[in-house]
Amino acid sequence: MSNNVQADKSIHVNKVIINDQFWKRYADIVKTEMIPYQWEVLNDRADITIEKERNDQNIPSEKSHAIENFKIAAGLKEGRHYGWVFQDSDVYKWLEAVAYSIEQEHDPQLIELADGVIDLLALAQEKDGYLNTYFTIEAPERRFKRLAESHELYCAGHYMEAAVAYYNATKNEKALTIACKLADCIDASFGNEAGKIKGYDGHEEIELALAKLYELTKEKRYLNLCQFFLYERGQDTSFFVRQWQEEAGENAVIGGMNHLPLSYYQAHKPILEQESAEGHAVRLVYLCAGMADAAFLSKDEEMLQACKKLWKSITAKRMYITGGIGSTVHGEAFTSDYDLPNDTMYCETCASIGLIFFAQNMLKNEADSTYSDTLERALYNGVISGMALDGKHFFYVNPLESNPENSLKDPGKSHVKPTRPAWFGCACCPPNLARLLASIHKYLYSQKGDCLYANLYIANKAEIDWNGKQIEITQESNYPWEGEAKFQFQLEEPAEFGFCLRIPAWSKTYKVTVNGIEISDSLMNGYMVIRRTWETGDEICVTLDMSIQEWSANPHVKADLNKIAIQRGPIVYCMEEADNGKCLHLFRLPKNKQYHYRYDSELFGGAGLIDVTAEKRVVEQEWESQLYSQGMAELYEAASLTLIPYYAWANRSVGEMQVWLAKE
Ligand code: FUB
Ligand code: ZN
Repeated sequence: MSNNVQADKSIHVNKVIINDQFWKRYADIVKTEMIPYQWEVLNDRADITIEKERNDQNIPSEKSHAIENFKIAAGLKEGRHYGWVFQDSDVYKWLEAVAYSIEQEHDPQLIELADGVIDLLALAQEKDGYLNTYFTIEAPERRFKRLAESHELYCAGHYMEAAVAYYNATKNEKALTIACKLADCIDASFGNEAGKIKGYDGHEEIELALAKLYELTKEKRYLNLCQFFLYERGQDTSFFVRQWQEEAGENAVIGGMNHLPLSYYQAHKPILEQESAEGHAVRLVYLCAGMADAAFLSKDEEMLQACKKLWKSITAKRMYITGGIGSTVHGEAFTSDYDLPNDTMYCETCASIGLIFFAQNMLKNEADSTYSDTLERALYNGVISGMALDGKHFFYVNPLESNPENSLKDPGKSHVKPTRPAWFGCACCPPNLARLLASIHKYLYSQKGDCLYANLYIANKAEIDWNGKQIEITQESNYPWEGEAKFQFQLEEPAEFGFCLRIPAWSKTYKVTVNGIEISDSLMNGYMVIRRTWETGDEICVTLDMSIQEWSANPHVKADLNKIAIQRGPIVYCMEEADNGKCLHLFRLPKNKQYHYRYDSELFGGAGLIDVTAEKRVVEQEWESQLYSQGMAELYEAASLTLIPYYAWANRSVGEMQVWLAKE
């Protein structure tokens, strides 16, 4: 990355406060609805029906029991562990969401509640630092003996992430001490040294968490351990099998996982040799997020190249237009290049969130809008579609096409829910959404040398440190509905640095002015690099192309051949039965269609809608009595369609939905 970086000057983003119309609504929902609601659920006090994420009788869905598990492990209550072996992570993600929310708006009551959770975790933590309610309660002798299934390091990683966030927000030492003790316990148990386990968790997460813990504490052992887990993965392909054999006769911690291929765990080959995104999608992107951060922290060029290969495999061949990933329910996994079915896919909310983590950590390595463009695509589409507008109902799976009757009657589509449930037996997604939405302020800017990168257009006030001097940048915008954004500078003293504006790839034209004068500074990897000596009162305005755009998929994507998707700005649109009636598949867009965009301030809390002239296939009477016919004329009648933002679907009534539209 050249960009005229001046090595002796540095820029650092201290604080970003969101005041954006679109995102402040989400921040408020997180604070007033999600956090209190999820707390009730985790304590089994919410009057809700917990749904199984797919038809599978083994999914535990009577209750969450997550807080109760900690009380039992802490010796405060008697009882058995209930729920998935990784149930602890629901609490950790909730705690992380609390931390980010407090960072935006101080809340003593919430801090008191969260401090209480930390006290409970301290009690549940074993003397040597081990922390996991399932193994402490049910099987202490099986600690680290079944890593393919156990999620012990996955849960530990989620706690470390929460602790780092909570410490940053509150300076709560106890939270951090628990994390360090836990990391020390893991460090004492894993590694290349004799007597240690030369292996890794079946579900990546510890890697990215250790990188964060290292960044905060500067304890080199944590970075070394992170690198150990990354580099050990896939080296000894018999590791999981050996552990299973050594425990022969014991019950599985999660049944059936020993039948999965090693690629499900990204353990089929060493990470530097992995050319394509394989296996369980969340696992893969969490792995990649860890790799990208480790590459950045240890200046590991080989690791960075491996990240790039996987990034390309995902975004050029295996990602939905919504930023969803995972083409099949079987193993919640990637399949093969261009295999992107719209109605059986997985597109787990957590997977799109993980893709955002990956993109964010790649941006630390190099400022390239391929990362921020994809981050934005996932964020505005496949991530926020995971939550209903009330903040209390969630999609685990985010289809691009839904037919409620098919979902009900086809066991192969039981995972494709037509409405968002209140909670899931496997509740990974709802608290993951809570922490992501609460942390939007972390994604707006990134820095490299003395360049500040504006990655997302979201109204905010940012406090920046430039060589010890304070800079305040105010961004105003009504994105994603309008394409203008204005940045205003306030500086302690004039400062020379590069201010780099992302010009999204979808914006075919754009205009940038500095203090009212249009500029045409060059684009570097999708960013307009504006290097000036900035002074108080300087103002940058950017205008992006908000025209309605038709997107096609690569012709190898069979599911989307001869179809188009409609996008305006970062928002992907869909048609829904609520506006257009049943049989959405009968519509097509003619060549001479006309689009009309309108902003509806009421619907979905305010959203841009698109009306388009269309045609609808006439289904003649004759078809009522026959399934096939020869030579029946194909007649279309004029129709019109209303398209809504994809993220907002399934917020009104149960009905059909479709992203990709047939064209004439
Ligand atoms: O295994 C833990 C989490 O549960 C995964 O990340 C999700 O895909 C779900 O399977
Ligand atoms: Zn999930």
